[in-house]
Amino acid sequence: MAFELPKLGYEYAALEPHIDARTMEIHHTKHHQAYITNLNNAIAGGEWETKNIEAILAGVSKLPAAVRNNGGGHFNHTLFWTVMAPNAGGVPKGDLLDAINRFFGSFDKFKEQFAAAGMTRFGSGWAWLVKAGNELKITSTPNQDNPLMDLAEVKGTPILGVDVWEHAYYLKYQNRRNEYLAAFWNVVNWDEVGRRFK
Ligand code: MN3
Repeated sequence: MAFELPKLGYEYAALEPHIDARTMEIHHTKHHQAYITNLNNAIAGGEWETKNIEAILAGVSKLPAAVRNNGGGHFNHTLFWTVMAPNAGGVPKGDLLDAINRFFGSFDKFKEQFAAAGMTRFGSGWAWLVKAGNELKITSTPNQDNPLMDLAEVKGTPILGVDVWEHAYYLKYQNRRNEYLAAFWNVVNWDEVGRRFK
């Protein structure tokens, strides 16, 4: 079963003005599609062709760089689309908010540390909120790596991620990654992050 581009749960313009429609359309139909096409080509005809994406990422150190880059790209973007939504943002609820307060001191301190992880990632990559056993951790990864990969420095289940590749923000924000990361909080779908936390 070849991997396929997932449909978004909202229109490309739905995250305006925080993330512009043109960026969303190119990001989804060109960038994400390219990762999927290249992943399918990289695993075609081999033993990994029938594995799910989590299994591929868990064994990625044994696989060619094309699988690491494009398999990561597929997983990361699939998560990214779902942890954003129109009319979202605000504050997480329930157990997730309790855990954020416990591990980071407060929601505001969490936001500072998460944004710092995105700002200090040199070049292209991602910032993550990760569930690792009973802990929450903030980390960042280069390129299309993620915390599900067996070679990740900080391993765990990513429950929130933000793409800090320039293609995610350059049309609207140019070099101002800090403004993009500040705007991101207005579109975070905390209901989905909470589901992933459970
Ligand atoms: Mn991207």
